[in-house]
Amino acid sequence: MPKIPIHIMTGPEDGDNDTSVVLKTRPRTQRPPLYKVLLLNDDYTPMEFVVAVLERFFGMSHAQAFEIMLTVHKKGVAVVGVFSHEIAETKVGQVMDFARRHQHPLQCTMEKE
Ligand code: TYC
Repeated sequence: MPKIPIHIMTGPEDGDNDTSVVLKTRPRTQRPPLYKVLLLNDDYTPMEFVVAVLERFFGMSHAQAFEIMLTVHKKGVAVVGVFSHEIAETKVGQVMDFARRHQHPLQCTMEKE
């Protein structure tokens, strides 16, 4: 005599007798950290040299570059751009190298935003 499996429905289940809870996992998109590149004031680097640096390495127009140079001159420091770690490091290196080759004490640094 073959046995036929039966399931007695004792509640409002769908038949497979599971109690399912659907949990949503929030998608966590990772953004790489950004770094501010800062230009520092000093008493010796010529204004026109700083303007040339901002045009050459930060793609600024002459007017933009002059404005930022004046901000650094008056306030002591200004953010000249925000980049990935690698690009910021490259910019700082380019500015420091260019200033050193021209024997100006111009300082450029980076810091995490
Ligand atoms: N203070 C300088 C001067 O009077 C000009 C200057 C501006 C220097 C900005 C550095 O990052 C600087 N010649």
